[in-house]
Amino acid sequence: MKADLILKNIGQLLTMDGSEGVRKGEAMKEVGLIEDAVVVVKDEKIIFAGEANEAPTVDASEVIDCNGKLVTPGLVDPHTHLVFGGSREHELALKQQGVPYLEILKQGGGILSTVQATREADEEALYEKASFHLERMLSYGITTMEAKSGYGLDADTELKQLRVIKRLNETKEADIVSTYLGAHAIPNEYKGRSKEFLDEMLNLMETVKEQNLAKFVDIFCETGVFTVEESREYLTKAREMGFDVKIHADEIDPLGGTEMACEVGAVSADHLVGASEEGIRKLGETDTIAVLLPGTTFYLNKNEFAKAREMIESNAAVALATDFNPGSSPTENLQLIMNLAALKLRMTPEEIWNGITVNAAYAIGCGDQAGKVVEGRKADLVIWDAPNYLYVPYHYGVNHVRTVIKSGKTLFERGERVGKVSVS
Ligand code: IZC
Ligand code: ZN
Repeated sequence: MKADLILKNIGQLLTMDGSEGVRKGEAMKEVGLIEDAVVVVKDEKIIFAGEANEAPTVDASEVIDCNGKLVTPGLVDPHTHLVFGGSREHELALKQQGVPYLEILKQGGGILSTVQATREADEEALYEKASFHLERMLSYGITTMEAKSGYGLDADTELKQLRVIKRLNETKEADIVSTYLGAHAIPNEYKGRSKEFLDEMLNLMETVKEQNLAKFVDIFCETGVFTVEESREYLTKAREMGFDVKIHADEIDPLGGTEMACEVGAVSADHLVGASEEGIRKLGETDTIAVLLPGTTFYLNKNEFAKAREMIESNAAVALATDFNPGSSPTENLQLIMNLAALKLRMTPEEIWNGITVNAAYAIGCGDQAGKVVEGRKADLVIWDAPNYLYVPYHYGVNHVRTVIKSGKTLFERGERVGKVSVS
């Protein structure tokens, strides 16, 4: 038999194989480790992943020697604000002076400053800018991700952002799942009229559905933005319209968004820094995935991180994400998030790998497609300049990726693009 690609001499292969479905509590220990392994790829898919001495005898057009290093699934980033205009470096000085994130927003900065820049940018400029960041994410090993709108807060700009996400998904190698976040903040023209604004965003939701521009609907449930009750009503209507839902919950103030997310059957509840005991208990009892974003807590300069240990011990499913955005988490580096998860969330390496593969994939509705190196799946693989899987959450602040492979095709070698970027 003839294959397309063989990865040989793999010191450690993290297949992430193990129990089916999203991994909760104890199941987050499973990483499907195989030592001295081989992976065989044909027609963009994995046809063998296992011990070298059990590998089929095949010829392949390309053989990569992994030099005894680590190979894992392509990483999955389940929470990003990838498409935006402008940047917010001018707010760093305000942060240093101790002006809180929500105060900057209240004064018309923060999200609203990005809204203005995104409204002003044309579609092509947004596409180019997002492509730049997306390339960097790919070079750091992220082959599947979520991307949100939410910097338009009006029909034209929200649709513009969602079209850019669609075009990125079609023209770039990464798989990108789209989320409509029209309810991200209250724009100046609706100040004090949150109900009318949410009605407007609900109307727009119908267009988003008709044009098939998003799989998920999300809302920012936070002091000065949307209340728990407004969020509950909005997400319930989104579900009735056929969307899956997510929520930015308990990021800064503990309002009770975590409980509400579990009650409305959200696929994920994200942030959860201020989740209550009741919220954590409910995460354990339901299938709502806790997507934790420790990079944001770090960048907001806070000392209290999400209670990952309590969540895992109460049988919750935990995933991790960059929250890549121009304000509260300007980084494309999911490996740095792994380091923060180890140190600040006290997650074990096994839990962390589940958080950026299997559980991250389930958090964006592609648990049966991404996050594992098993027969029949897309060949999304990362070869690491790391001797074992403990090494990546340990050695921090750099890109450990040697080779990024998406659907069997090598895209990056030590940060450099291989071949041409496919743009149609
Ligand atoms: O642009 O500040 N938290 N939304 C909710 C964000 C952070 C993104 C931003
Ligand atoms: Zn976010």
